Amino acid sequence: MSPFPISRRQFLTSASALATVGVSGPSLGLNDFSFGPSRIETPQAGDPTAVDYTLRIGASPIEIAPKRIVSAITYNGQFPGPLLRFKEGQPVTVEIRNDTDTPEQLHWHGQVVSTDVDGATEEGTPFIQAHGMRRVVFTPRPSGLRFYHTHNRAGADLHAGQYSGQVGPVYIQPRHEPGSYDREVFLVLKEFEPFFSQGGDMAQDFLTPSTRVKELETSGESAMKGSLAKGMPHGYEVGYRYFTINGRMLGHGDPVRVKQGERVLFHVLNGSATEIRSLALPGHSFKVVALDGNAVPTPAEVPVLWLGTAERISAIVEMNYPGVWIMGDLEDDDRGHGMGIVVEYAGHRTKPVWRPPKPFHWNYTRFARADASGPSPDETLDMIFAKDNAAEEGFNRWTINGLSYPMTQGVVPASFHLKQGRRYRLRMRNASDDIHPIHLHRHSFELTKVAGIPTAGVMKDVVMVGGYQEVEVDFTADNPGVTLFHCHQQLHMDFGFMTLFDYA
Ligand SMILES: [Cu+2]
Repeated sequence: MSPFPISRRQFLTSASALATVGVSGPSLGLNDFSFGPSRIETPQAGDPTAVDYTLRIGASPIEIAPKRIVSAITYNGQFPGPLLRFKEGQPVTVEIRNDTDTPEQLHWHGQVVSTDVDGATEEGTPFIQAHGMRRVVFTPRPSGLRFYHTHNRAGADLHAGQYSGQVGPVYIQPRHEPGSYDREVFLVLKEFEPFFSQGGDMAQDFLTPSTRVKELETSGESAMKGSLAKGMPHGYEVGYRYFTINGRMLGHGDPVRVKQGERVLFHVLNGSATEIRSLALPGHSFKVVALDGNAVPTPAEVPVLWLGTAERISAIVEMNYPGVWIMGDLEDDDRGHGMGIVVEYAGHRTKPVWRPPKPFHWNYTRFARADASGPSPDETLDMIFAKDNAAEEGFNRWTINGLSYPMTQGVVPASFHLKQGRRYRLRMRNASDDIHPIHLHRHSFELTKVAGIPTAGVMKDVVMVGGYQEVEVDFTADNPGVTLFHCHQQLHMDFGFMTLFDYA
């Protein structure tokens, strides 16, 4: 039992109460602009009943396996942070208490909120001061799997930012749940005890289409040769000692207990600071119904899930292959150090079995609308991502169109200017050999081209852009205010890979 029980008030249920917050009928919420503004609220003394949830940021031990205890900054003394269940269209009040000595930011990842609630210093959200408190009020949207996490810069401090335990899931109940299932299971994937290394071994070949752009490759490879000629080695990467699902190493947490014939809806969140993760369950397939919480136009069955940092997948598994199985990462070393969870059928008590799936490539367009043509954008914004090897005190420095975001977490003038109501296309060109999970705050975007293939209908807030590849996404400028755009890989965002949009 957590030492800080969650308080929760009854949600309003009457039709008239709903009408006052502007609920406009069934929808995924993506195009629904009739909600009230989000805001910071000054609490009135003696008014604890107005708070739906309390989150306390503080240092606490986490037992990831028997007698294996890591110390971390967590929410409410637990990892992952408590699952916050919101209802689409019903305003919530969350009280955030910072019990640490460091100013904090709590970011509502994937939600359409205002800049003072969003939780990003770069957008102007005030810090929650050390030993301070903040109440935020907002109307949760869009529906589906979201999450909350710290947005502090870590830089070279592997105890800070998302390297620690500040990750928790959010589920915004849609007015109409897509698909039918018997049970929901939330899985948060997270590594602990990070260390610096040089030269990573991140899988690079799982994305398809795999088409690389010659021009980007030439530019990236010549930059690489140039920096090596200057005697610059490769920049630092981060590795981890321990790997967990829901804060437990493989074999040391409760198994997912299932019955034959059950349909289990898994909500999977990659809560890693830096890693791309995969997940497979021997003998079973995943029917992907939502990406980053948004229902996909074409649900499809796949043998393996791949998730970039901060990506989420909701997928239904039909339990039709009895036994005791390891649901785990494809990487043997990571699974061997804990990245997995046991799935146990009722009446089966054998040793859990892992079996690697056949090679499988991850393709976002598999879940897209059959007809790939969407509306044309009003404007296209070009972006080129590049790497200066080991240029920042041994760390790779990242640029967007030649500019690095200052490494002070300060507020700088926006590089891109939006007009409200217009549809923008971001043409992202990756002149580096790394995969970047790219995130846009406070808006959802639609994938419109992946490595040269036109597509439509897949709504996301993070997308992996492959090495030397191009990805295009469209979004509507529908949430005025300064908006942060960044790579979600902590080392990349902390060393320049961020930029700001504002509204003219
Ligand atoms: Cu990146």
